[in-house]
Amino acid sequence: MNDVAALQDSTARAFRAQFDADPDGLWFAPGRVNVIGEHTDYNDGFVLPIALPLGTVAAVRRRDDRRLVVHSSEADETREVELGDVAPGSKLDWLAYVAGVGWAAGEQGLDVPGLDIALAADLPQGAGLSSSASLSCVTARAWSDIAGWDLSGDDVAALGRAAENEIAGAPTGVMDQLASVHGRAGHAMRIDTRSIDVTQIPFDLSAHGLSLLVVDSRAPHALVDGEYAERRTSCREAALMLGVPALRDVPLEGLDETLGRMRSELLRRRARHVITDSARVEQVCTLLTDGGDIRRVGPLLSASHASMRDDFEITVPQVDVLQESLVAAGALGARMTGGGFGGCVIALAEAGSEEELVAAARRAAAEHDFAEPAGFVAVAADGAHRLR
Ligand code: GAF
Repeated sequence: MNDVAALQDSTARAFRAQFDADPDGLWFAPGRVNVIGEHTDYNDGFVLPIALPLGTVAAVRRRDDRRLVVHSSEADETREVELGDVAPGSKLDWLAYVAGVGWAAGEQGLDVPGLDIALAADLPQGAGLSSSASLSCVTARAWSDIAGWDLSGDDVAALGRAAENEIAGAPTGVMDQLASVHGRAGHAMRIDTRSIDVTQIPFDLSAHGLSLLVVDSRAPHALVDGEYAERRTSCREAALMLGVPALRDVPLEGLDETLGRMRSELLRRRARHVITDSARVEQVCTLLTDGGDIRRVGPLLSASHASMRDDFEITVPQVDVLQESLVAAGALGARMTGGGFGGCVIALAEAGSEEELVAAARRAAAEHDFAEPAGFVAVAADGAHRLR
């Protein structure tokens, strides 16, 4: 039995135990790994995520009233809220990612029925793998199907994002929700975050004798919210200083000279990260599609990590140690993935070398008294969908 099938059965059982009835249906939405292009999405730049086979399953039944009753296996609790009481500023904790979807749909003039929901997830939370987008997007997909809203994938992602931004108060960009919705098995998504164009790029590393190893540092996220918002502000200021609508609009050609004209050394580094990482997305996409040597993606991953560490300053010692140890142990390249300040490192690995790499990462973490990292091989999977 695969992961989603096992999670599906346990979620259906949890629904029956909680509501003493069968759900109308079950839905799944995945988390993601971003291959490259970090903090570029709120600068109108490019990103390259894959959807994971791990995520959140929701068993859902329509109610006749406007109440939302949600059981979460992770939180080990059941919470209730009247949909009319949900608004920006509501203190809902994890329920915000669910209830916020109903609020966002109501704001769009959609007729929003109450729901009974049981949730279960198999994605580590706070590891930079978008467990929150998998929660908001599974809710949006299920609500849309049950209420007959007939929404496109982009609309489902937009509802999920509105829930996170407006009700949960997490100022995310567009990447995670689009990845959770548009994922396709065997493909990475090149997303132009200005036009919201999603291009599916073949991403079957095993066909090249390679794999994408994910190593979770288990480093607790400290100060994430404030730091993320600070980076967004810095990027806006940098764009303003450079006289462009967004950092996406700064050409790579002549970059040193362009940045040299900036008065703030800090903003110069922030801008350099965003502009070069967005360009690295394009370089990786070319390597993935032109039939050339995919191993050359490795150094671009490591360059991205150096840029996040030195220019954007969003790494922490735990992930830097893992990144270095993975490269020293033979990975073709490695970088932190996700918003930063902890979370996971991904490595481009020769197939068969994964165990050795994880062992090296564990040894390095132990030498520094860091938490023991956990590793798994990521494959690109499908986005949000109805299971039954
Ligand atoms: C978090 C955000 F939610 C994304 O929108 C993106 O900005 C990412 O950090 C950094 O690339 O996951």
